[in-house]
Amino acid sequence: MFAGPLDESIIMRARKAGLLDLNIHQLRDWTHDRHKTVDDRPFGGGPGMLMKPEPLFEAVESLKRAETKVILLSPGGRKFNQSIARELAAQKNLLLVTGHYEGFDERVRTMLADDELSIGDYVLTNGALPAMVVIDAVTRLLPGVLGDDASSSDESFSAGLLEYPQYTRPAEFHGAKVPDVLLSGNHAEIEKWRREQAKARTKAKRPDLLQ
Ligand code: 4H7
Repeated sequence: MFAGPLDESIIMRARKAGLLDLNIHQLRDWTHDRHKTVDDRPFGGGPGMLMKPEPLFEAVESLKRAETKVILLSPGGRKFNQSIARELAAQKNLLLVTGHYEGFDERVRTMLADDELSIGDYVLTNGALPAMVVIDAVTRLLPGVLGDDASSSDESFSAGLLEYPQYTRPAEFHGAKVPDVLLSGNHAEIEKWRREQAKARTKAKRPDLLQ
């Protein structure tokens, strides 16, 4: 699953430039039985299987370096956002653990993980897509990965507002005109309009961001 997204565009460029060192590991490599078993039935009964702790503990212990933050991806984690992305971008090493089956043995959470993250309130088949979302958001924040233009454009979201409306040519399309102010050449007015639009849009669509 990881091959496509992580071998594309900005992330691949960061890897090739040596700004990001990314490794994918197979949990089954830390099993010892013939069937490479990584799951088992829950004590107390109930549907589905859990990730058994032994391969996870062995994998994490062998992959962990001196400064490694171990992060579980699960729907029960704290909600991932841009500020957590900045937190993670400042870490030396991250070890992202993608849950499968019905989840982890609780001891993985209490004894192995440093943090548990969710990318949003919905259920996914496993933690692979959430891990890739985290990798993408964090990689963009690593020094040297983005040009100056893109880096500063990300700051509008960090500033806590949604993007203002943007237009490119043509100046009229299917009867809809680009607002006059954007064609005026008056940079102070343009700046003011954009700030007002961003605020109004945030108030309408994401009032939670203004709290
Ligand atoms: C840990 C525990 C993350 C990981 C349970 C992971 C959503 C997110 C998973 C589960 C994830 C998120 C197993 C619970 C599959 C649901 C159908 C993997 N889902 N799952 N069950 N929002 N799933 O970040």
